[in-house]
Amino acid sequence: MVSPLQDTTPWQGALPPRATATSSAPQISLDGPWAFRLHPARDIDAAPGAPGHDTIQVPGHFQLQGLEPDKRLDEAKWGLPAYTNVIYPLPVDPPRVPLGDIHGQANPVGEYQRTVTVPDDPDTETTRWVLRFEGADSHLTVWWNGHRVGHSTGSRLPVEFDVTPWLRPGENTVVARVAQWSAATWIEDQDQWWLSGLFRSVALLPRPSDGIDDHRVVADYDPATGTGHLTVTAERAGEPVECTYALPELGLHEAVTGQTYTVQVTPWSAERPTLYQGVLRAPGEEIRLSVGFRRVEVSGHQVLANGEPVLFLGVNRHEWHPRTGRTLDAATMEADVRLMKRLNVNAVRTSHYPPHPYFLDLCDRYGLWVIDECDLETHGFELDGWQGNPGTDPKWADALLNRVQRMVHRDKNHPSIIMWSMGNESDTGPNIAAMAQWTRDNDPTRLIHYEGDQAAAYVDVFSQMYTGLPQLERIGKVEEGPESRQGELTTEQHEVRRTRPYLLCEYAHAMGNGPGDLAQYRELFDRYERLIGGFVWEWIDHGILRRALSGPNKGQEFYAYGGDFGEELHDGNFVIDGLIFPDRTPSPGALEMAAVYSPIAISIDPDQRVATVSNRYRELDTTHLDFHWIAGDETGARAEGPLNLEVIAAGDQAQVDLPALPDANLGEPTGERWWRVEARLVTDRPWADRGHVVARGEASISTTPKATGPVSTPRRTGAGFQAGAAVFDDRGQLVRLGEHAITAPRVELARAPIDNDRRSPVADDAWHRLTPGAQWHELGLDRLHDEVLEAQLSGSQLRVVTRTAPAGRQLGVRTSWQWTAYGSSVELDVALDFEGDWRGIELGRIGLTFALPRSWQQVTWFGLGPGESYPDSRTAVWLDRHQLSVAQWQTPYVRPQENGNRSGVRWAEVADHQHHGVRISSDIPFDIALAPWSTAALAAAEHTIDLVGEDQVWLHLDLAQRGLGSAACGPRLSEEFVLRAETLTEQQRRRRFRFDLLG
Ligand code: IPT
Repeated sequence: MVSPLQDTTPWQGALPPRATATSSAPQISLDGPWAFRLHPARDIDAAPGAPGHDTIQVPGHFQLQGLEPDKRLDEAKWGLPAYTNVIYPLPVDPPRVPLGDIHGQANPVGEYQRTVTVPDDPDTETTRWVLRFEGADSHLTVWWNGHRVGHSTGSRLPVEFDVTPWLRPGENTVVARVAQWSAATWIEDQDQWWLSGLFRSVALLPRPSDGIDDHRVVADYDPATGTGHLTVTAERAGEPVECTYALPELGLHEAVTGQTYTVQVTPWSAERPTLYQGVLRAPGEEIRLSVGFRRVEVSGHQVLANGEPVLFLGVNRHEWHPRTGRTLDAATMEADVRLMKRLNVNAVRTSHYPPHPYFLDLCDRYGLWVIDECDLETHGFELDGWQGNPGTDPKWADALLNRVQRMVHRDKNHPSIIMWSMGNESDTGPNIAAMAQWTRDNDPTRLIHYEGDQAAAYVDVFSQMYTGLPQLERIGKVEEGPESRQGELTTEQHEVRRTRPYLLCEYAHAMGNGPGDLAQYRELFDRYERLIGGFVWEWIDHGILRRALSGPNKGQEFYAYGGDFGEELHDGNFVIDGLIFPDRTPSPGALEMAAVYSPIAISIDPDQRVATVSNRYRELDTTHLDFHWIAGDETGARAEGPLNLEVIAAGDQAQVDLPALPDANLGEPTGERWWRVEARLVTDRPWADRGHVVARGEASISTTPKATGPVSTPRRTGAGFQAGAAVFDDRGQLVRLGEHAITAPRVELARAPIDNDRRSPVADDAWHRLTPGAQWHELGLDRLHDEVLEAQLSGSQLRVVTRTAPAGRQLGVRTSWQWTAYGSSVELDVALDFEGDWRGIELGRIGLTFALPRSWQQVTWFGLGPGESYPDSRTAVWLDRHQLSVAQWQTPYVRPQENGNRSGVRWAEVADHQHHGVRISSDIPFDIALAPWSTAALAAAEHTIDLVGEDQVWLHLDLAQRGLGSAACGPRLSEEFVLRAETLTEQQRRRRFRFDLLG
C-alpha cells in the first residue's frame, strides 16, 4: 500500500482556494499551545488517540521549539534543523520518502492536538465550519473529533477543510499530523533549512451561508486618460454572487459587483502606493477592500507600470527569524518592509514561495513591487541530469498546477504583485508551461516570470541569475547569442527571447563580506533600456541563534549554520548570504546597496562649487526631500546649511550653487576639506523619520601636503638604532615608538578569506582551479617567513631590506624599508618587489601589519567611513573625520572573515583613553584596519565565538586590497579588482607613511 506521504496527489478533502480577506465574519484563532508528540510516519493514518504529553506553540517549527539555544544537540526533543542547498538530504527515490522504522527518526511527524470550544448550539444549517491552516510543512493530515477530514501538501500555501459534518456542540478535538518528509519534499527543495510543523496560523472560521467566500478586484489604470476601471466580483460556494460595495473616496457608495466603473484615480505604484479603502457587503459578511489601480504591461524591451518603465531595485526575501525560523510575527514582517524602504529597495521577490499573507498587505501599504513566487523547487534533480524532474513527469502535473492556483487565488487582490513567478530552479517542462498558461488565463493583469524557462517561451521576461557584467552589457545591447543552459536555442526561439525585457531575478550574492560591484550593475541598468533591474541575493542571513556551551566565550550568543546540527549532508554557511545579519542589523553590503539604489544621485564639482542633483524616481518629484550642504575639514570643524533647490520632476536634474565656505569655522585653510550634500525626508514617513538621509553626494576640495620639519639623522644605539621616537633592534626592526612597544611591521599578502575568496576558482587549469583562499594556503601566503637581509644607516636614513616568502618556494617579496626622522616623527618609505614566478596568483592584499599595545582602543581617522569599504564597494562611505573603538571597528560576519577595511584614509590616530598613541598619515590615501585578533586567528574562526581578544591590537596598513565581488555564487571577481604581482601599480607597491607620537 502506498502511504499518503509517498503520493504525489496534492491534497484530498480540501475546499477550493480563495482570496485572503479581512472579514467581519467571526474567526476562532487556534494559535497558541497544542498538545504535542512525535508519531511514527509509517502509521500516518492511524486513528489518533490520547494527546501527547508535551506542549508546543502554534505557529512554529517543532525542531526549533524542541531545542533551546543553550541546550546540547542531544537534548533536542523533536528532531534537528538541517541545511542543504541543492542536494536532497534523503536517498532520491521520488515520490518515495523514508517512513522509518525507528520512532520519529527518519521522518519526524509532529502530532498536534487541542480542543476547540464552539457554542452549545452551533449553527450547522446556515454556517459552514471551516478549519484553515496558513502553512504546514510539509504534509498535513487532519482529524476532527476522530474523523479523518483530509490531507494536504504545499507547505507555504493555505488549505481549508469543511468540518461541519463532524462538529459537536461545545468541546471539539482537532488533531493535525505534520510530516517532515513527503512526496511534496521533492518539489520543495529550496535553498534553506529543512524545518517542519504548523509554522503559520491555524483558525476555525464559522462561514455564513450568506457571506462572500471569494472576491476579486480588477483595478486597471489608463495612463493616457488618468482614469481607473474597476471591476469587483464575488463568489459564494463557487458561484458568482451579486453584492454591493462602497469606495467613498471614489464616489462609489452602492457599486455592484460584476459591473465596471470608470473613476478618476491616482494609480498605485511602489513610489506612490495609493490605496482606496472600502467595503464589500453581503447580508452575512463584510470584506475590507483595499484597492490599488495600476496597469502592468510589456512594451518593447520594458516593463511598464502605469505607462512608466519600472526599474527593479530589488531584493530576494526568504522568511527568516533566528529563533523562530520561517515563523514570523507581524512586527518582524513590518520591520523588514520598513528597512527595505529605508535601504531604497523598491521591489521584492518572495524567494522561493508565497510569503505570509500579511507581508503582502505591508507591500501594498508601504509600496514595494512584488514578484510572488510559487512554492516550487526541484533543484536536487539537477545532480542526476534532471532525470525524472517533476516539471516534466505527468504524475506531478496536478501537484504543480494545484500550487500555482492556490497562490494566485490567495494573493490575487494585492496591487503590489506585478509578476507571478512559477517557482525556482526546477528546470523546464510541460507541467511548468501549464502552470504559466493557467495563470495567464486566470489573471491577465500581471506578468509571468520563471527563470527556468531559458527560452523565455511561456514567460514575459527573460530572467537569469548572476550574469557577469560583460554578458549583461551584451544583453543590454540585444547582442547576446542563442546559448542557454538548456542547450542552444533555435533561431525562432532566439528571436522570441530577444524581444523580452531582461531581469536579473538574482544577482550580487551577499554572502559574508560583500557583494561588490553593485555600482557597476546599476550603471548598466541605467544605460540599457532592456535591463529592467534585478534582485540582490538575498535579504537575510538564515543563522540560528545558539549559545556557546563551552570555551572562552561560554554563554555568548552566536549564529549557527549548516553542519552545526550534525547533519550528514549540508552546505555549511551558504545559508548565511544575506544583506542583513540574523538580528536584522544591516551589513555594510546593505548600506552599499542603499547608496547604489538611491532614487537621488548627487554629484559635486568642488571647483565650480556646484552640486548636480538627479531625480531618478519614475514618478515622484523632490517635494518630499530637503537638501542640505555640509562642509568640514580634518579638524572636525564643520559648517552646514540648507540648499535651496527648486522642485525636480521625476527623471530631471538640477544644479545648485554651494555657498562660499566660511574659513573661520573650518580650521586651517591649507588642509583638505570636503563638501557633502544630503537629501533628507522633509516629514515623517511610515518607514522612516523626518531627516532620514535618502541620498548623499560628496567631494573633496583640496590637498596641500603639510610641510615636513627638518630631518634629524638616525643614530646607532647600543642595542640597535633610533630615528626620532622610533627605536629599532640591531636588525633594524621597529621595537618601540617612544615608550610604547610596537612589533615591527610585516608584509601581508593574504587576507582571512571572505566567502567569495573561498568559493570561486581563479582559473580553469588544474593548479589554478584552487580558489584564491585555497591558493593562499597552498602556497603559504598565510604563513610567510621574514628574513632581514640588510640593516644600515645610510645618510639621513635607516635602510632595511627584508625578504618575505613562503616555505618551499622560490618566489618572494623583497621589501625595502627606509626610515627617516623629523624631530620625534618618523617616516617610512616602503617598496615591495616581487621576485620569482607569481603568474596566476591572485593576492589578497598588499599590506603591512603592526602589533600595537592593547590599550590603544580608540581610533580617529580622516578618510572614508564610517563603515567599511573595499575597492568595488565604496558608494556608501564618505570623507569625514570619523571615530570608532577597535571593538566597534569589527563587522561580526556570522562566519568570521576579512572585514573592517577603511579606505581613502589621509590620517588615522590610534590611541588609549589618555590619547597616548600614534598618528599615521600619508600623502596618498591608504587603507587601514584594526583588529583585536590576528589575520590567522580570524581565518581559523568558524563562528564569532571562536574569536578571542589577544594581547595586542593588530594594525593593518594596506597599499591595496582585493575587491569583494560576488564569486561565492556569481561570476569571478572583475579583473580590475584582482591583485596580481605582475600588474601592480607603483602606488600599490610603494608608499610613504609618517608616524607621529601622540600624547
Ligand atoms: C540560486 C538559487 O536560486 C537560490 O535559491 C540560492 O541557492 C542561490 O543560488 C545561492 O545562494 S541557484 C544557483 C545555482 C545559481
